Amino acid sequence: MKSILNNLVLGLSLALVLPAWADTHHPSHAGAANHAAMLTEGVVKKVDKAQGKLTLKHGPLENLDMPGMTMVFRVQDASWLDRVKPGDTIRFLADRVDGVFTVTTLEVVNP
Ligand SMILES: [Cu+2]
Repeated sequence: MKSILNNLVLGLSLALVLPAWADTHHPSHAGAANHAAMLTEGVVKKVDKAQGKLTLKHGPLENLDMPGMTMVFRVQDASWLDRVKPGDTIRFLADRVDGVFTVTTLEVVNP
């Protein structure tokens, strides 16, 4: 009976410790507020209004299973391109829309 209890306690503490461990090893989560846990931080490298595209240096995108890198995204709402400029830090959500990596949520971090 006692060993069952010990296993239970061990299992519980592992369940608590592992996510925390994973978190500290994710640069995108460092400093990111919990309320924005799903958003990834990125830095705007280029704004292409003609093409409706944004070049971002982004942190890991868990939902796309993508490590941090610099790449081009389409934006879901072209008006977002008026809100950002190269050098801006943003928080965003990206998804594959019709096979194209697309920013579906965008939050400008700097004023
Ligand atoms: Cu990428």
